[in-house]
Amino acid sequence: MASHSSGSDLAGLPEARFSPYTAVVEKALPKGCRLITLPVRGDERGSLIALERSTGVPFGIERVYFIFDTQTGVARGFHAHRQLRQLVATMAGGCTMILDDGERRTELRLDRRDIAVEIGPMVWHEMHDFSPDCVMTVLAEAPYDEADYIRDYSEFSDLARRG
Ligand code: T46
Repeated sequence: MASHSSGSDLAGLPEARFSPYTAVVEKALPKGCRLITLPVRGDERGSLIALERSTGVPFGIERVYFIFDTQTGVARGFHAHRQLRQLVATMAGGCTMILDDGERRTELRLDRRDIAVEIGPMVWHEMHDFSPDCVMTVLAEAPYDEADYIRDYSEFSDLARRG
């Protein structure tokens, strides 16, 4: 599968992880983003997804946070990170994610348990149209650091243009 992402190391990850859905949608994603298909383990009791490096998380996990109870009509995000890489998936409900590298802006409905999006550094992201039951799970490569956020789009755009 072609990857135009953040320099994440794909070596050693099983091919089966990347579904045709992933390959098609990924072509439209901005630089620094890619989709990762999460392995669902299921039996007659239900389903389980385990996230670790060996199951596709492309970085060491330093922090996990959850976004839920987002009120109807509320949008979140509206920032880029200078350094941080994150992996985002919705474990219930869904929302629409806008991803923008300064050149390409893509809208993606994130509503599958088995598909996560990796968001690399210098990707402006916004989340819209949360369903009331949406539970978003985010794995982050580093602890929370407000200094890593770029919250002004024109600053982001200037920095992105300069590379
Ligand atoms: C991102 C998107 C997907 C913390 O104290 N620790 C944390 O780890 C995080 C993520 C946030 N916070 C505090 C900071 C704010 O007072 O929680 C409050 C809400 O954070 P924020 O307004 O940044 O939330 P979102 O939904 O706009 O953005 C979040 C993440 O902050 C961001 O990194 O990529 O989700």
